[in-house]
Amino acid sequence: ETKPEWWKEATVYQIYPASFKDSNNDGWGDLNGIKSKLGYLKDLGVDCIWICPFYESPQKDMGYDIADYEKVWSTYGTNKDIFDLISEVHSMGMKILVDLVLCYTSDQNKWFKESRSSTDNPKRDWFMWKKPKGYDKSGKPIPPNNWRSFFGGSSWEYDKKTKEFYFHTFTVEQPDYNWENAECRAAMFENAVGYWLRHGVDGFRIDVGGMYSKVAGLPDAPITNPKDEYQMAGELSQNGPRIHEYHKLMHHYMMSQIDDKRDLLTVGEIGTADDKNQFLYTGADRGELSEMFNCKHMGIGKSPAFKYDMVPFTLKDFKLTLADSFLWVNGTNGWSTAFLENHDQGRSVSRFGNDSTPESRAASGKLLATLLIALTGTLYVYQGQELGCVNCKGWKISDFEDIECRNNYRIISEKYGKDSQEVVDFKKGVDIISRDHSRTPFPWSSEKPYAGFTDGAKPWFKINELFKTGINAADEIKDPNSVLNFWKRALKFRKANKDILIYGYDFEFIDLENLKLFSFTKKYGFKTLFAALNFSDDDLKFTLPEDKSFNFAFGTHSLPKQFDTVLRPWEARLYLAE
Ligand code: TEU
Repeated sequence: ETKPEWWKEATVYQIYPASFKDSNNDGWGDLNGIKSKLGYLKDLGVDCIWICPFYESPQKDMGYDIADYEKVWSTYGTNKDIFDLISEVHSMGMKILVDLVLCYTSDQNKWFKESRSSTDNPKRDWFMWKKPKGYDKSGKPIPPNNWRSFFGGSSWEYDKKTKEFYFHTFTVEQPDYNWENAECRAAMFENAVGYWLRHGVDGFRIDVGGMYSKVAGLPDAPITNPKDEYQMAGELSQNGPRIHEYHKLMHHYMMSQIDDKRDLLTVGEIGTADDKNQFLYTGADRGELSEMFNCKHMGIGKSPAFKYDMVPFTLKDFKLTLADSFLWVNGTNGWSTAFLENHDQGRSVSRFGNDSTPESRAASGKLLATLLIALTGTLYVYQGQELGCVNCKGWKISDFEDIECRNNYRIISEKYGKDSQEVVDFKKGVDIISRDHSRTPFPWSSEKPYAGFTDGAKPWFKINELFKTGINAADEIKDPNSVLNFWKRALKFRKANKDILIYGYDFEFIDLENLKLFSFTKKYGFKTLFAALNFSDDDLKFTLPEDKSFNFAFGTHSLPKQFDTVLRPWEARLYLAE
């Protein structure tokens, strides 16, 4: 049997460089700060780290607007610092992924500056330029279509100098590349991919990996939000006609840059994709990606029309959307990921657990950890998730700094008024799902004022004051019952039972309709796993399957008495039968 790929069994820890650890006391996290904490990560049981963009950038979208792929942003350090970090990670037996952002670039990238300089510039076609659809009565140019930027407003920006629009899926400062242009692709690969492979990275997290190929002709999008002048493109800009061809080209380039020994991990942030497409992206013989993030479960509770309009959801919605990421793997040679947090989401304990008391916060943090380690797919943990970090509480709208929040707030308050119901509803959504909840400086200790994140200048962003209540690494390291120490035990248990937990198949929900109990079985050879998780504040009865003799194997609470089939609030139990 061939040796399995390292990345299928790895636990990958995602680091947001701005907020992880400040080593030079300028109020910003940095690469040397990350290096100083590798021991903490190794001790947690991390096999691989993924660092969000640390490249030269005007920081309009926290570094996803990259101006130079081959240069470290000076606030994060120098190129020597990242090379030292890569070798230190390797010397500690861990691996490192960097973020690969090639759907768009920064408007300060020299290529875009050339492209916008004239309609006949050789790089004009490297970006998506289009003539206006026409002009309105006042002579104002009309965008080529009605697509909405993820950050609000039109996806088209008019360039007065050359009298054409350019396309941007996200901020105005992030012009999308034209992947149809082969010269552009070659330059992107050489600079953003080749450079980092030559400097020893073990792979890439591939940003917005489903949107390189847009539907031909760029037709108007259907009206999904009648209250908005512009409409999300949805499937018109996602999983497009040439997307698999483009990933094959990029994968082929990567393979040409390394010797066969290194087994790269490429994880695509695809957003949403049906079962067929998830296989097409990740099938072992497809030559595209190793695995992908399917973000369907990240979308529950958010209205399809506008993500900040909250809608009710049930545990059944959570079960089914989460399973959308891994049920399809069964019987294929594709692969997937298991995750509940990242830098674009609110904290999972606040969204799917109960953060209203210290006890329910810790219990639900452990329950979500138990769920994740029992799932098929590569496991991703986001910084602070291991501590049971929760959303920021009682913040005013002006405390939020995320461009997505600020743009949408400006548009809504200008349209409806600062005291309108629309603004009240928007703020309700911000308090639950804002990306900022995951971007506050990491709480290393209970030390005031900045939780050990920095000893110097005021941090670039507000601290989540709950670090004073014990939600910080130093206090949790000392407490055997902390969420952190539970995660350590949980990752050890996953490693010790990786056959059934990671490679297990025939996943079956038990009592799917139960809106408090998340229960399932999965198999591996003669082994069967039975999981029972209580997603509620009440004691909850469950039934052990009778067809096998299950033994308690792992859980969030103390060893249950034989035949004890009542789960306490937020209690999770895993049983094994041979
Ligand atoms: O996110 C792309 C993306 O589609 C989702 O994560 C989400 O729609 C986005 O966060 C807006 O809500 C990637 C990065 O993860 C994100 O941080 C960047 O802001 C985004 O691309 C654009 O650069």
